[in-house]
Amino acid sequence: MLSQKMKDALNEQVKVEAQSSQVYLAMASWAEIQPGIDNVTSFFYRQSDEERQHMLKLIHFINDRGGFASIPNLEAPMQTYPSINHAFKSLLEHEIMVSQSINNLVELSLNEKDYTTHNFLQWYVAEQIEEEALARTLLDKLELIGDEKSGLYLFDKDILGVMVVSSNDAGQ
Ligand code: OFO
Repeated sequence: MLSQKMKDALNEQVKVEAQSSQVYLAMASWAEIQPGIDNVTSFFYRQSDEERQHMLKLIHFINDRGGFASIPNLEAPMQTYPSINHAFKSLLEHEIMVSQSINNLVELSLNEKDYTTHNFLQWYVAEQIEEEALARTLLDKLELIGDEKSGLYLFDKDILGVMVVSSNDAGQ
């Protein structure tokens, strides 16, 4: 059984994951109308789908443990970005915020002596390490490229490799 505190906090996390999915969906839609970054577009769509999966995993967990996952209202995400660098900077900042939110949940699960939830949350801890590292790597590359169009072309090619590697990792 989940304590009331734990239920409320997990429901808050449902909102965080749903909001993440919306934010990345908006990035994808914006990227889709920018010229020549088809793979970046697919990357954002994929991130959005993954966040939805993270949300669903939480919903099932809450409901399976005698709680009730409520479906939250979401805030409108940012619709456009001044540049691709800005979008990736915003992605990294968003992931850092999500990691903090997961860390708070882990702390609460220990305070509540809820070791089942603590164990469940370890998947999210590992996921956040990967996602933050990936966002940092991509942003570092973009900062090296600066405003060069040819660099952006290569970045778009490169991100395809990143997607293949991370889907192989996910399948392991
Ligand atoms: Fe939900 O994985 Fe990052 O945010």
